[in-house]
Amino acid sequence: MNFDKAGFKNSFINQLQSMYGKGLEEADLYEQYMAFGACVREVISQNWIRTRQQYRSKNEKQVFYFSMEFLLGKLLDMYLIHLGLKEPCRQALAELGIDLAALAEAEPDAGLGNGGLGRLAACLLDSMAAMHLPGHGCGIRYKYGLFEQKIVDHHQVELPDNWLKNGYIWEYRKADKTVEVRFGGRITQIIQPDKWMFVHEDYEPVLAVPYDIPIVGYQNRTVNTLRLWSAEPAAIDFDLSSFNRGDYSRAVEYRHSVERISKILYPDDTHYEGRLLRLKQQYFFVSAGLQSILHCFKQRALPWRTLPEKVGVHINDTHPALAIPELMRLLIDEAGLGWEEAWNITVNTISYTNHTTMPEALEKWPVDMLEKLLPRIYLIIQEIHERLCRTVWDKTQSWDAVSEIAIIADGQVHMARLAVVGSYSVNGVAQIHSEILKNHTFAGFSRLYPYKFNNKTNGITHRRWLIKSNPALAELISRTIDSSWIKYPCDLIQLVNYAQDESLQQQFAAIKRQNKLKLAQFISNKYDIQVDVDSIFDVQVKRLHAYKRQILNVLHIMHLYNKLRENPQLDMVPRTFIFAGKAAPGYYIAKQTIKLIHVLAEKINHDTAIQGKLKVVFLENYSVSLAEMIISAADVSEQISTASKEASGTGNMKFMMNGAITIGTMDGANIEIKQAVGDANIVIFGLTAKQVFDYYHYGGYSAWDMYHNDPRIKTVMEQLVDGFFQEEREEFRPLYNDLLHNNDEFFVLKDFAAYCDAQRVVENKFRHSREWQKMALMNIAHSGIFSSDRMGSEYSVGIWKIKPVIITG
Ligand code: 26V
Repeated sequence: MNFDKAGFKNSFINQLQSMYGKGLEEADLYEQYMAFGACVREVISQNWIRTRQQYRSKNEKQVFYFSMEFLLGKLLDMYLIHLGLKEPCRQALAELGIDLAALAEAEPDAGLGNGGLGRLAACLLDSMAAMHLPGHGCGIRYKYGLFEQKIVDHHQVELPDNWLKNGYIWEYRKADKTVEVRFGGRITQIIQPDKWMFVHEDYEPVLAVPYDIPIVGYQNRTVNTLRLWSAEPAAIDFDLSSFNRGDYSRAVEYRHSVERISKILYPDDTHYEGRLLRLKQQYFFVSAGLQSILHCFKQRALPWRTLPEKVGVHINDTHPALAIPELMRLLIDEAGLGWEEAWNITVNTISYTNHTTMPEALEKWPVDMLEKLLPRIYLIIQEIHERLCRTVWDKTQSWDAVSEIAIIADGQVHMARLAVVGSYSVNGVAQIHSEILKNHTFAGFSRLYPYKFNNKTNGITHRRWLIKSNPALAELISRTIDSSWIKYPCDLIQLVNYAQDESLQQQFAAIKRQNKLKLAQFISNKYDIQVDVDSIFDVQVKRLHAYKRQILNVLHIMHLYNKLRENPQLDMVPRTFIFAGKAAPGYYIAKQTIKLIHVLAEKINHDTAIQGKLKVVFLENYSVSLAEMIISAADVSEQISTASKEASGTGNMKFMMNGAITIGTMDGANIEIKQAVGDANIVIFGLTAKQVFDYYHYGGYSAWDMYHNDPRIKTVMEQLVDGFFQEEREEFRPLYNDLLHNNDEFFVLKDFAAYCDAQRVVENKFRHSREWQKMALMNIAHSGIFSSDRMGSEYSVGIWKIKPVIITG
């Protein structure tokens, strides 16, 4: 792209004037950021318009990725990199005395997601645009994103994330594309000469107003769209002028009930949260999204049966599964199709990804709630359920087989079952996870529809997670193997040829050290903790959850500390254990774990007897931006979930791409990472999924046996409750009880010894610096297949059957 520096500086100054009526010297950093953003918007919008025009005229199939969460992070830097404008803009701003990095920092993180599922959606959109693929996002414009985490007296405190408070420069309100979504009311059936008609009356109307965010492709002209819906009250007939008290308060109540719909992201990614409001959120964005898609389709004057050839609707977990009955409703009630035809179209349009097998996260809605809130949708679900049960009964004559697949059972609607029946493709997010779905979670369905089930291993965008977050490493790689890997990340494999090269190893080590220094500086400024940059930076950053086993990491740190106290001269490589992650506000054990990490850190970091060999740091408010800084500085990546529990993980991929060595279990994508890098370049330990299943199935595990037979375990467990770390002895009793009295559901104590051994292996490898750098380079070299470009093309070819559309200038 041609860049006119003088013109750019001019338009920046003009934007400042017109937006804030201020000159350069008067404007604060945020205002400068907004004005700069407005200039970038202009560049983007030309290609955005072009992309829409050409998608329309070329008439190829487009995909819409429906997701309750999009964890975008900051966008300015990504836009500049993708437009090829980062360096010229940096220089132009520098000439005005402005530091681009500081401007970029001023942007709020768009934190519209809990964790892996939301970040995956963002990586996928990035890859689709990079690969010229016509794919868009559809979600909710939450006024408040995931809560901001503050640690007060070692406790997590949740504050609202008011990310929109100063305006968001990347969104475009498209008021003309507003649609209406209807809740509640009554359905009456009218018999027409040739069919039934359903009339919806006395419903509550809600306006869905779209805000579009451009998704810019990497150095191409593609600009796809992320459309986020915001709920606004409809102008309904409350008589405000009469000051009729009843009407007035009804109007206010109505307004509040509507605004609540897109007010806040639910902060729980592991427990099914059975709240009416959440159901409302789900239907709200699904209905709005489908209405706007069908509206565009209608303008093309094609027969309805061709919908699946032109439109794919992908549901990110079951949260948007109401897309199935809603599409049926639109096709039957609005377009006038019959059931069979509508069903054919629906099933061939929708595809579904499952992201968890944790039973407590599988959504089920009470029948009476659904029936009351969405009466027509419920009727349709009932019909789908009855037809499915009849089919299975006719095939099997077995009540067991029927009850295994029933959508409505025990007064609840099973959303995952609805999603499987109503879609043509069901995928898991790593090989092991997809196998578990087929053989356990959806065993009945995989007998019925074996052709639907497939695997799409997750990926991450190397543009954000390497080029943006670790530019020095990206440049080193390009200098070594040329820059083709940016377009074709699998070209990173060429690094294998240089992994033994001493000079490259040294340069890699120098960059890693620089990144560690930056993180150490941040830790020192923010927490006044001094960490040794030559120590091993051993990192576990992710949501807090029992199955992710932060507690295993903690018990090992306690054990190391005990060894050091016994023998301060112990010959060990100094370690800095770094944690970050949020706990769901109502998840007591997870919050206790955060507290325990802080208590431990307090004691260890102040103990001069251990000569700084051990440090523990918890970084508050984990976010995409914080992840970028931490991951590029990591030596060791902790991926230690109980085997079979982590569907895939994506952090594991980000770390390997930045040259950290994984210590992990045979779970999720760790298994595929091991296959890729080879046994010599990863440290694996612990129970396998099969062993875990066997224990659950046949019993035979005793946590107390572990306690009695391993003195290290006994010591650390007792330290949890004997006041060693904390004056309030009973504080950590619930953690203690979970591990011992509740028999340790996630096999923490069972895997403890193997984990300690694995950590010794890590330490010994780190002592041999050249070997370590080689391992790191081998990890980077093999990380290409974990790019979301690979994932995006697998979805496009294997599921959606969409083709690239090259946008011309
Ligand atoms: C569930 C719920 C339940 C109700 C409250 C809000 C909420 C929000 C999200 C979820 C689903 C959580 C599932 C999830 O995030 N799974 C993660 O998906 C990643 C991307 O596929 C994967 O790498 C992780 O292993 C998996 O835990």
